[in-house]
Amino acid sequence: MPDRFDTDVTTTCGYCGVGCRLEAHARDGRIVSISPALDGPANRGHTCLKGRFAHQFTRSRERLTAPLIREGGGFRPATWEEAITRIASEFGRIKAQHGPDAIAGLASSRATNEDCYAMQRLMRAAIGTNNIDNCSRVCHSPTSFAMRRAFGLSGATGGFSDIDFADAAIVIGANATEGHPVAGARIKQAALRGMKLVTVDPRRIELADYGALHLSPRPGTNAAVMLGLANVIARDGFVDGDYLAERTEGFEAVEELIALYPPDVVEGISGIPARDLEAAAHIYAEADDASLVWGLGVTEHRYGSEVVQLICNLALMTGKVGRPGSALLPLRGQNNVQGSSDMGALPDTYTQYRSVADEEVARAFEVRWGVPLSRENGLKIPEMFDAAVGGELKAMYIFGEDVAQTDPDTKHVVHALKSLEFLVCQDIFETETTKYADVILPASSFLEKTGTFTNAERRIQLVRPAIEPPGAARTDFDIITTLSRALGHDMGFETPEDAMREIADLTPHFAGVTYERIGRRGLQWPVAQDGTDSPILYGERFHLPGGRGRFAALPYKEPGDAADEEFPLILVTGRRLQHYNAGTMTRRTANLQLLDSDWLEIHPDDARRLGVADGAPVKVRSRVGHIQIEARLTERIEPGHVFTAFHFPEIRTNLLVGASADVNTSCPEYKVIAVAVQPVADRAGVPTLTAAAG
Ligand SMILES: Nc1nc2c(c(=O)[nH]1)N[C@H]1C(S)=C(S)[C@@H](COP(=O)(O)OP(=O)(O)OC[C@H]3O[C@@H](n4cnc5c(=O)[nH]c(N)nc54)[C@H](O)[C@@H]3O)O[C@H]1N2
Ligand SMILES: Nc1nc2c(c(=O)[nH]1)N[C@H]1C(S)=C(S)[C@@H](COP(=O)(O)OP(=O)(O)OC[C@H]3O[C@@H](n4cnc5c(=O)[nH]c(N)nc54)[C@H](O)[C@@H]3O)O[C@H]1N2
Ligand code: SF4
Ligand SMILES: [Mo]
Repeated sequence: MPDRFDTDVTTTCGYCGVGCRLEAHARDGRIVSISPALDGPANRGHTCLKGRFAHQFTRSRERLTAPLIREGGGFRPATWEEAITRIASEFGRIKAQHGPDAIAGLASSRATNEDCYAMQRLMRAAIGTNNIDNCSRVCHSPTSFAMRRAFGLSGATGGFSDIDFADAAIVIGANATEGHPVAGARIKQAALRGMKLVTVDPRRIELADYGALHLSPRPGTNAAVMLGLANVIARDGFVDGDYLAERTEGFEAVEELIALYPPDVVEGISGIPARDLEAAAHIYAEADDASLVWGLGVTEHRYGSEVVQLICNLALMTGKVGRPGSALLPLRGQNNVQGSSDMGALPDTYTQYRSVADEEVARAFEVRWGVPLSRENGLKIPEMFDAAVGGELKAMYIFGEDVAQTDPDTKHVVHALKSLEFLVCQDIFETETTKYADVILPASSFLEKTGTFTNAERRIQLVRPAIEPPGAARTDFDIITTLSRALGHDMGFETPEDAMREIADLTPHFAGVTYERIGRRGLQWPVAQDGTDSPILYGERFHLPGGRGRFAALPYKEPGDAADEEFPLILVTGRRLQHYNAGTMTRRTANLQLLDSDWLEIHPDDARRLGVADGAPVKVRSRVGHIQIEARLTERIEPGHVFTAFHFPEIRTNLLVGASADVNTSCPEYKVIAVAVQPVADRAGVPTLTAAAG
């Protein structure tokens, strides 16, 4: 092959929020291999099997390579001109007939900051609505809400290197060795070196095998566990009085509340033995530096945002925040879910979480964009679906999100998508969601575009193309800016870097961000005008009026769903190492040979009682739907609970998930679903899809 076809670029992984830096090697327009960047700040020469090997999807024959327009019962290929004209005229018609708020958009947390910034600008400036949201809604929106309340900013207080400095850590509802494998390995190594690790998870996750202590709560009882830990910390004299006085406010109410949660009471609620809870509190409180790490086992609950506030309480009581080793690290999920939210792809905020109702901020954007902007909050994702079913929402533009597979209550989502007059999907593959589209736009994966991702440490890192998009596919940035022009709003961006210049101009915390300064090390926001970034937040003051951290006195409340006679088991859903969310990418790589389906984890005692054999098909029923799936027996799960993932459309796990959601942010309660499990008598006679569709 001639040399000019060879490309080597350093880029950033497009799967999870760890943000591993990768060396991508391409030849003749195809990725031939990917290796870890030795100087990647988050990965330091490591990757997991997704970042390193799961790239074959880029040249899958199933990639979308031309715009598709619905015709008759199917789709036909179209030119870009036709597709863009069609979308502009339909959006124009709907806006004229029903107003701009009859249209809504979703930005992709898999795509770059620049893509997401352009997407929210398109919705706000070209369409004229704040109906824009992103996947954070169903993921860590409770974390964002709670950390803004407690500390001021929506992001981890430190970074992954805090794990190396910590003497102890509590990992709550995060299965890091599968969901964030490179961070998980770092936690494992720290534990092997002597960091005292406590895991809190209803399943005995792999990290539990490396820890000093594993606590196994009943799903949905985290609040009681956090209040119980605070009770022991106060009872045994570990409250840092100086820190409380100088840096915080609101402890009095918390002191009263936590008195109601002594370990024996918490044992009754959560099932965690009182002495284990006491031991965990001591491990955290006695450590010089200790970090708190959490995931969806905290957020995807009815009171997820309240539990995050209770986690923040622990750090405020003990003064364990704002220095190396004492960090609060929410393990943000998708590669750029931190960034898509930072960019204002949310219905209530512009960049840097500034309210759309803030006159000064809204004016600054109006001046820059040259159009009047709405001061009204837009719809959140679940509200969009309700409005579609209700007939008020007429069109959606869904960019890089497979809502028909991954959002809760699949039947309702499909009903909503079918109710729309006009649906545009922009993806790299046909998905469960594109089935309902009127126009499908073929876009580019992370290996085919330029821009930046922001990882779970608030670190902005560069993304560089190693290959061209296939066929007529275009970059997301190109598509969104072209469509905006067709709608009469020219953003004036030639390249994603132009968009970053605008972001920096309009966003104080991005003031000093340039591609040149990001370089190979990245920048952790806030980034001052002179380029100084912020690896650790809150060393001196919290980012709230008055500068003090805020306690929250929030009692434990029962989860939204509960087991009863008809639905006696609690289903928890989550992830597997080998596959990624909707699975559109990993199912088109050799990872499929490692794992080719979802399965149901069930405790042998429950299995025996129900007559379920290892490897046998079972029917799982919830209050809203049912599926068929293979059962596997494991003692890593407690009796009374079952677990599965949601990576395979053949299974359609989310047919089982109901409408219950976090009270403050509408993040779905994916982690507590009352179900009944029964063996399927005749394996051949009941095909999975028929069972699932009903
Ligand atoms: N391999 C892989 N990696 C991924 C993804 C993927 O799909 N596959 N997805 C990415 C995304 S989008 C995200 S958000 C992250 C998510 O990463 P994680 O936050 O680790 O996600 P989950 O596996 O869904 O849930 C974590 C754990 O919460 C536990 N849990 C459930 N209920 C409770 C509870 O009430 N209390 C406690 N303490 N724990 C509970 C579950 O048993 C589970 O082990 O992973 C990212 N990385
Ligand atoms: N039962 C259950 N359901 C869950 C969860 C759970 O724990 N349990 N977790 C929830 C969570 S935390 C999340 S984040 C969601 C994730 O749900 P989704 O966001 O729907 O899933 P993803 O697979 O991350 O990607 C979405 C789509 O983006 C496309 N895509 C990838 N890269 C690009 C790109 O660069 N450009 C474009 N245009 N498209 C791209 C993919 O092909 C895919 O169709 O799932 C949620 N669903
Ligand atoms: S740990 Fe996350 S960012 Fe790193 S290679 Fe794996 S999927 Fe990519
Ligand atoms: Mo997520």
